[in-house]
Amino acid sequence: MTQTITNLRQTVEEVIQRTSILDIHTHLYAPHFGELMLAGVDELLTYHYLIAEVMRVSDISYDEFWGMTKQEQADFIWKKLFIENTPYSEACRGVITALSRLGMNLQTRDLNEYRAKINSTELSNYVDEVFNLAGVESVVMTNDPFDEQERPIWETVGNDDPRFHAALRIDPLLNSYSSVYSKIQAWGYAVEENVNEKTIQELQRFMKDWISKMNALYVAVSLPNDFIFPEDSLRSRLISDVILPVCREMNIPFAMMIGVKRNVNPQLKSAGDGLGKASIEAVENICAGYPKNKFMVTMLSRENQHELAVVARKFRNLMVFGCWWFLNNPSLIEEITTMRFELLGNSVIPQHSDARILDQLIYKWDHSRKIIAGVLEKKYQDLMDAGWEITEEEMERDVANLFRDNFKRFLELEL
Ligand code: FIX
Ligand code: ZN
Repeated sequence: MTQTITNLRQTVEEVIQRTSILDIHTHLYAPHFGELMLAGVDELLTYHYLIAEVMRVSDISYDEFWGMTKQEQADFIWKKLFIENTPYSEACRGVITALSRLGMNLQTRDLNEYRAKINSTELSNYVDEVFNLAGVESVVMTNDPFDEQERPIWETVGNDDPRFHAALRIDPLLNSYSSVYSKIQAWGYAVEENVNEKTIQELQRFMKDWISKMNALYVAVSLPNDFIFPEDSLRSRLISDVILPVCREMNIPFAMMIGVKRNVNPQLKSAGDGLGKASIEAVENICAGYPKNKFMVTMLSRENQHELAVVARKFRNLMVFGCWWFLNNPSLIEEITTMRFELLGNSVIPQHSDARILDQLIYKWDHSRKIIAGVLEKKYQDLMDAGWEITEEEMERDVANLFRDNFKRFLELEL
């Protein structure tokens, strides 16, 4: 037994600070993906979370807003949400945390000054600088073969940047097959709109080719709040006959992100999605029906969180992950993480960043780390009060599990 902990809070915080993270779901890209890789202050300020917020405090028309250049939109958002209002919403505070940790003088409130400083950094060094500030060792991208900008990069150079792993995202295939099957046909697969046996085989071949091409760590999809499984639908059939057999054969998880209501307000474009409570039976049925498959699941509605944790107690082929999107707020992260630790102990992946803009890694992880540290400290304190001394090595093991190793073990990657 090594030395006893004298200052619990400080030790937990230090362990959390020095443990590097494998961020299992982001929308970031390696620099060689060109324009797909977003970074810098104008991107930070025009994050879709902030677009939704700025519409609430101004009466600008949607057309006028979308007609502005990115820099004009950023200037507008800065003025409305940061100067004319106090930026304490989570998405606003995130920009402040990122700017501050990048060394900006926030007292000047001079956006042009921040813009000039951040834009002067060379991108490749900037990736390392941001990863370093965020304490992130690597991230998983969201990779869509149906995206016309992204696809050619996979067809030519691929990816060998060890800081960026791939995940094969298949929303178009599962959620709008009739609008993508002709593309798949054109890429050399004998698929038809009417999903017959030959089409199933060819879709399996398509999936395997893309998993290999990307070296994808998992296959992912976002699903609406009315997702049901199994059911008499094309999506259900594609999941059971294409996705699950392929994931099983390639021994990779199928990640389901459940509960999004797309386009609740289409005028807001990428900021216009909402959420709804989903049926937990879909998760129970798929985990029970396919015990040889691995599932990673996150749900968007707060109301689904408790039942999701209970399902994970029943099925070890289910890994619960993250506080997704509208749940990525301090009060909810604290509540959900506490509940998960109480029901599942150390066997969860408490958070992912969902960063779309490189610099967001800094604030998303800065904020989440603090909350996870607070929750862990409370759990350790309760144990110590009950007479169970914890060592720093045990804390290190726990935090490494939460931040990296549970994911790696679930995927059977080398630790
Ligand atoms: O579907 C997803 O992966 C979502 O996370 C995104 O589409 C969403 O727009 C987002 O950025 C949430 O954080
Ligand atoms: Zn996402």
